[in-house]
Amino acid sequence: MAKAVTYCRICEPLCGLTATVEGGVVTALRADREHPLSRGFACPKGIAMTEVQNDPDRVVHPLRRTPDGGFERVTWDDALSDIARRLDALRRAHGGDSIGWYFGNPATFSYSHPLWLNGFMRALGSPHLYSAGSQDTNSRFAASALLYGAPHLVPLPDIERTDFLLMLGANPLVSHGSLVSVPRIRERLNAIVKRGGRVVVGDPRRTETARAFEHLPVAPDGDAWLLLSLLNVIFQDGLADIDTCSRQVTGLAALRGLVRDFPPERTGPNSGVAAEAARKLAHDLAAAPRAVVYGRTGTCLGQHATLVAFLIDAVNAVTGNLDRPGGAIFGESPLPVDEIVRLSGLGTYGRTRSRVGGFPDVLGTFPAGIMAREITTPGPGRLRALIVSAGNPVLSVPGATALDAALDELDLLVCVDLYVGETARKADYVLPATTFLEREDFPLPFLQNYLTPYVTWTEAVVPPRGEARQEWEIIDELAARMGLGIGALAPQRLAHRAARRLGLRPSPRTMMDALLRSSPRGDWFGLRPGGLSIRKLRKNPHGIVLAEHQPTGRLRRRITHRDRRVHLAPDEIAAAIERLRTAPPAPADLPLRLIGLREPRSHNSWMHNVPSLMRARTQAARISPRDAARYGLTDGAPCEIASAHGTIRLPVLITDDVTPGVVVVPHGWGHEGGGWRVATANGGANVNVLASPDPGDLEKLAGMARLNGIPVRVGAVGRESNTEHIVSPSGRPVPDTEN
Ligand SMILES: Nc1nc2c(c(=O)[nH]1)N[C@H]1C(S)=C(S)[C@@H](COP(=O)(O)OP(=O)(O)OC[C@H]3O[C@@H](n4cnc5c(=O)[nH]c(N)nc54)[C@H](O)[C@@H]3O)O[C@H]1N2
Ligand SMILES: Nc1nc2c(c(=O)[nH]1)N[C@H]1C(S)=C(S)[C@@H](COP(=O)(O)OP(=O)(O)OC[C@H]3O[C@@H](n4cnc5c(=O)[nH]c(N)nc54)[C@H](O)[C@@H]3O)O[C@H]1N2
Ligand code: SF4
Ligand SMILES: [Mo]
Repeated sequence: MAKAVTYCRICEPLCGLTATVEGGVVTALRADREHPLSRGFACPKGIAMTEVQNDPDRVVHPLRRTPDGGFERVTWDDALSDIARRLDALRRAHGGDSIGWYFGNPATFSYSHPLWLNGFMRALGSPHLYSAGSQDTNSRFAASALLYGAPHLVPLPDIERTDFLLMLGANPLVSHGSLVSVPRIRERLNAIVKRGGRVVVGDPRRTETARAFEHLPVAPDGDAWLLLSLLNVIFQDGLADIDTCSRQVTGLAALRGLVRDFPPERTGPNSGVAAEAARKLAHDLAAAPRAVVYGRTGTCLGQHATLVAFLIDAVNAVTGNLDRPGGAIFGESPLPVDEIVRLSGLGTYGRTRSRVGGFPDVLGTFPAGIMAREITTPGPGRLRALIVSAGNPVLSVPGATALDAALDELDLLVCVDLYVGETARKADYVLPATTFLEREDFPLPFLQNYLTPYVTWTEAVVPPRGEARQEWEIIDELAARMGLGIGALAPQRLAHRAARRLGLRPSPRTMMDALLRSSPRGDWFGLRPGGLSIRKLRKNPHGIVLAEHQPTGRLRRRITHRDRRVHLAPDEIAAAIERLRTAPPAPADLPLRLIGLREPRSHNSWMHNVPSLMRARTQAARISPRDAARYGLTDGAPCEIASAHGTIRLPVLITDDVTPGVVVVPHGWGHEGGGWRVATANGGANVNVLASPDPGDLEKLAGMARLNGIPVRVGAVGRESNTEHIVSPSGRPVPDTEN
C-alpha cells in the first residue's frame, strides 16, 4: 500500500488530495491535511473520484461504432489510422476548415490537453474551435478585451481583504468558487463578516450562499439594469472616486452619459430591485473602504452577458476599487502569462468571425451554440468532422435537440472521454482518456486565479486503466499520422527546441519545465539555485505558496490598449446598452423565467454515474408557493415546462427560496441509453432543449448561450404520467440541496 499526494481537478479550488494506492489501483482519496491552502478540505465529489476512477462503466479501450449502433473494441492502431485517414480525406477534399473540435470543461483542468489541441487546430488551419466557454466564461473574457485590451486579464474579487462583497449570480457555497481559486471559500467569506464587513448575494433564488449572508433578490437577466442603476446613482450623487479614475481610466464622462437614463426608479421593474434598495446599495458600496463586485455564471448566461461583465468592472473602477487591495485585483502567475499569451497568439477577441452568425472569436473559439448550424449549413467551410474531448455538448449547449440531430449529419464524430455519454453515444469512435489521477499535471490556467499565489506539480498517481491515453498523446499521434507539423504554438515551439537540445521527444513536460525554469522565479537552469523547476516542485508535493497576496498596482503595465488605460465607454458597450433598452418583451404566453442551479453532489453532466453521489436523489424543478398555486402544481408531482423551443417533464419542488415568476432547473441531467448505467437509471430531463438553437438568440458580443432567463410556462401533468413523486415519508428520492 502506498500513499500519493496529488490535487483534485474537478473544480477550481483544486483541493489537495492524498490517494491510497494498492496494487496500482486507487482505493481511497482523502483531503490532504498538509496542503497549505485547502488544509484538509475536500468535498464529496473529490472524494468520490475514486468511484469514477474504478468505475466498471468507464471506457478503457478504443471503441468503434458497429452498423447496429453499438460499439466494438478496436486497437489504438486501427482507430487512429482510420480516423487520420478520414480526417485527411476531408482535409484534401474540403479543406482543413471542414474539421472542428469541441473541448469541454474538464479539458481546462489539464495543462497539456488545451495546448496540444490548439496546436492541432492551428496546424489544420481550421477556425471551427468550440468550447464550454460560450456557456460559461467567454463574456468575461470579451469584457476584459474591451476594458483592458487583453481577454485573459480577469479581475479576482479580493475576498481576503475586502469589506464589502457584492456577488451576482454565484453560489460558491455549492460551486466552491469560479474564476477565482480559493480553497475553503466558505471560511474566507465568513471571515469578511467576522471582521465587520458585508457579503450581499444578488440572485433570483435564496441560495445556500444567500442564506448564509445577505440576500438581494434580482430578476433573471436583471443584472445589467441593476448595475446601470448603481452607476447612475454613483455619478448623480457624487460618489465616484474621481482621483483614481483620472489616473486609471478613459471614457468616464461618456459612461456617465450612457447611464444617465437608468435611475433606479426606472430600472426596478427589470432588475427586480426596488429603487430604495438600489440607491442604498450604491451608497454602501461607495462608502465601504474596500469593496468589490463579482459576478459568475448567473451573470454570464443571459442576453446581456458581456455588458454585465463589463458593468461589474465599471462599478469597481468608478468606486476606485480596481487594482487595489480588497477590490478587484489582477492575479499574476509565476509564469510570464502575458508574454506567452502574446507570443502564442491565443489572446484574441474578434480577430475572426464565425461563418454562421458572424460572431467574434473569443480566445480563438466560436460559440458552441452555432455548432449545429455549422454542421447543417451548406457551403465552403461547412463543418463535416468533429472531435469532442472532455465534453458532453448534447447536455450542455443551447438547443440540445438541434445539436443532437445535427451530429448525425457529420461524416465523422470522435469523442475522447471517460464514458459513453449522451454525446459519445453518437460517435464513430470513442477513445479512452486517462482520468486526472492517471496523468501528471500543473495548474497552468489557474495560476493567476489563486488569491494566495501558489504553484504545484503532480505526477500521475496510478498508471492508466486498460488502454487509456492522455489527450495530448492522442493528438500528437493523430497529427503525426496526418503529417501535420505540431508545434504551431509558441510554447510548443519552445518545447521542441528544448527537447531537441536534450535529445528528448517534445512533450508538455519538457515545455513546462523550460517555461518554469526560465521564468522570473525559475532556477534559470542552475543559475538561480532554489528557483522553480519541475524537480523543485516534485520535492514539495503539497505545493509552494509564493506570496501572501496577489500584487496590486501593476494594472497599467498589463493593459494592452495603447493608452494603458481602462476603456469605460467603447462603442460595443454603447450598442449593447441600446439593445438592452430596445429588447422585445417575452411572449405573454411564456410568463415565467427559467434559470439553473448547481447541486453539491453533481458536477455538470459527468458525476451522475457515481452511486454514492446519486443515493436517494433526483432532478427537480423548484418553484415558489405562489406560482405552484397559480399553475396547479403539487409538491413532488410531475410538471411540464415548455419554452418556444421544447418541453420537458420533471417533478416539482415547491420552495419559497425561489422568487415568484422564476423556475429553477439544474442542468447536466437527461441521461439516456449511454454507457453510464447509474446515470441512465436516474435519467432526468435535458433542460437545454428549452434553450434556443437560433444563432440570432445568442448574446451578440461573445456568443453566450442564453441559458438563464428563458421564457417558459409551467403546467401540471395529468395522471397518465408515470413520473415518480419525489418527496415522500417513505424515503423516495429527493433533490440534492443543502437548504
Ligand atoms: N442550462 C445550463 N447549461 C449549462 C450550464 C448551466 O449553468 N446551465 N453551465 C455550463 C457550464 S459552466 C459548463 S462548464 C458546461 C459543461 O459542459 P461540457 O464541458 O460540455 O460537459 P460536462 O458535463 O462537463 O462533461 C464533461 C465530459 O468530459 C468527460 N471527462 C471528465 N474528465 C475527463 C478527462 O480528464 N478527460 C476527458 N477526455 N474526458 C473527461 C466526462 O465523462 C464528460 O463526458 O455546461 C454548461 N451548460
Ligand atoms: N457542486 C458543483 N460545483 C460546481 C459545478 C457543478 O456542476 N457542481 N460546476 C462547476 C462549473 S463548470 C462552474 S462554471 C462553476 C460555476 O460557479 P457559480 O457560478 O458560483 O455556480 P452556480 O451555482 O451556477 O451559480 C450561479 C447562480 O446564479 C443564479 N442566477 C441565475 N440567473 C441569474 C441572473 O440572471 N442573475 C443573477 N444575479 N443570478 C442568477 C443562480 O440562481 C445560481 O445561484 O461551478 C463549478 N462548481
Ligand atoms: S471542492 Fe471538491 S470537487 Fe472541487 S476541487 Fe475541491 S475536492 Fe475537488
Ligand atoms: Mo463551467
